Formats: sequence, C-alpha cells, structure tokens
Amino acid sequence: MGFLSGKYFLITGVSSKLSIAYGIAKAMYKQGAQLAFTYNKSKFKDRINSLAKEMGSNIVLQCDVSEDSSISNLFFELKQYFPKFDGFIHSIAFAPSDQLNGDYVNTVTREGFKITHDISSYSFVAMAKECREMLNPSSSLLTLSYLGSERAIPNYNVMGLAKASLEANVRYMANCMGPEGIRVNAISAGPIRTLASSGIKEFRKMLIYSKECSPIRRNVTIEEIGNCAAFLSSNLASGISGEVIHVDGGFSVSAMIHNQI
Ligand code: NAD
Ligand code: 0WE
Repeated sequence: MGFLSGKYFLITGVSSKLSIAYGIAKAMYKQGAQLAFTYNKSKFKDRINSLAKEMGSNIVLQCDVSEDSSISNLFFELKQYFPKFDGFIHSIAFAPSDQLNGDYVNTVTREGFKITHDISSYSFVAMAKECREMLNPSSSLLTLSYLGSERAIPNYNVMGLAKASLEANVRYMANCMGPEGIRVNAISAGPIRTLASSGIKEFRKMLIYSKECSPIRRNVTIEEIGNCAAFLSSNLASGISGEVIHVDGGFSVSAMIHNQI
C-alpha cells in the first residue's frame, strides 16, 4: 500500500521520458495513485499512450491550455473515467523562443509577454476553475516553478516574470480553495535537461555551473522532483499549502561555495 493508494490524479506536461512530469507520474504510480494523462500536440499521442500504459493507465486526453474550450472539453472527457478526483499536476510552460535569448529589455515584446503569462501562469488557475466541482476534499494541485521567478537569470527573461506570477497564483489559489479542502503548492526545481530546456542556449554550461555551486554538488533528477511531488500530493503533506518548495540541492540558499568540485 503506497501513500497515494485510492487516489486519482491528472498529469499534464509529459512529452518524453525526460519530462519532469514523467518523473512525477512514475513516483506517484509507485505510491499507488491511479493516473490520467494529457498531451498537447497530436504528434505526442502515441508516445504518451505507451508511457501511460507503463503506469497502468489507458486514459490519455488532448488539451491545449491556450484554449478555454480545450480545457473544458478535457474535464468533460475526464469525468467519464474520474467523476471525482484528487488533484492534478500542472507541468506546463511556454515562451516564444525569441523571448528566451539575449538582453531582456530589448527582447521582451507585448505579444511575447502575453503568450508567456497566458500559457505558463494563467493556465494553472484556468484548469482549477474548470475542475473545481470534480475535486474531492483533501485534493492537491501542484505546479512547477524555477528560481528565475525570484532572481534575474540570463536569458530566462520574461519566463521569470511568468514564474513570479505563477507563484503568486499558487498563494491566491491556496487562500481561495483552502476552505474546500484543496491545497495548492509549487515545486521550484533546479535545472534539468528536458525537451523544454534542450533548446536553450548554453544550457549545458548552466548545468555545470549549478552542479558546482550547489551544496549537494550535483544536479537534481526527475525522480527527486517526483518524490517531492508524490509527497505534496498526499495526505502526508496535509498541513502544507500556498508553498513553493525548492528541490534544487540547496542552490538557492547558497551564496558561496568551497572551491572543491
Ligand atoms: P517538457 O518539455 O518535458 O514539458 C513542458 C510541457 O509543456 C510539454 O509537455 C508541453 O507539451 C507542455 N505545453 C507547452 N505548451 C502547452 C500548451 N499550450 N498546452 C498544453 N501543454 C503545453 O519540459 P520540463 O522541463 O519537464 O517542463 C515542465 C515544467 O517544469 C515547466 O513548467 C518548466 O518551466 C518547469 N521547470 C523546468 C526546469 C528544467 O530545468 N527543465 C526547471 C524548473 C522548472
Ligand atoms: O522553465 C523552463 C523552460 C521553459 C520553456 C522552454 C522553452 C524552449 C522552447 C518555455 N518556453 C520555451 N519555448 C521554446 O520555444 N526552465 C526552467 C528551463 C530553463 O530555461 C531557461 C533556463 C532554464 C533553467 C532559459 C534560459 C536560462 C535558463
């Protein structure tokens, strides 16, 4: 008996075996959760179907969070399988690629700002809005953030503003939905090589930097993010809401490191 047995969760944001959401799904499955998955683009459908199968699930639904109708249709379809459920994992971010490279002030545009905030922050509360009536008491909503919300990080640019908005979203949603027994949290993950990060200029160098400058002297894994997500989604975390938990090997609390690589 795992600590999530008897619970039902929706997982968004799995697009490959490298995805943080894949690490989360595996950890939650290991703890006995029953899972449903979403994919964004139809080219991912077959891949997500087979990843879902690995985790004992045949529930794979399409959802593009940029469309209200796609979100409401997702929960309409999910209702056939899970009339009630215990929460979801929001593991979605997007900025137009031109926004993530170069001088922030010169690069940011009104359109880039709008899209980034829409997909990376608004979509979290948009999903909560649509499934609110389907959530059991003791539910948990969880999203993924990054240190760029709190500190200025080269090239992260307008994504950093969107993550700051996402973290504020966590606090407002937690305050609002707490009386219904719904907890809302974020994990601020250290850098990990995934599809979303592999296109980033000099990401390899950043991985080396963060490894060398972290108290634990290595980068975190999707399994480690997964274990924290499984805990936060469970009744073990019943006292935690509105929180942003850093799973970054201590990088964010360290200002100086002994010169021992
Ligand atoms: P990923 O590419 O595996 O996942 C990103 C997901 O976002 C993809 O599955 C993609 O389909 C989905 N997505 C994008 N636009 C969408 C839309 N309009 N509708 C529905 N889905 C959409 O990469 P990842 O690194 O696993 O990213 C997951 C989350 O983790 C993101 O919020 C990211 O900001 C966050 N994060 C990543 C890192 C890192 O270094 N990889 C660190 C901290 C936080
Ligand atoms: O949140 C992220 C990345 C999210 C992301 C990635 C892409 C690449 C492809 C959002 N939108 C897009 N758009 C694309 O077209 N991370 C935390 C990973 C990441 O991205 C960085 C980082 C880190 C870490 C960008 C610059 C600097 C550091």
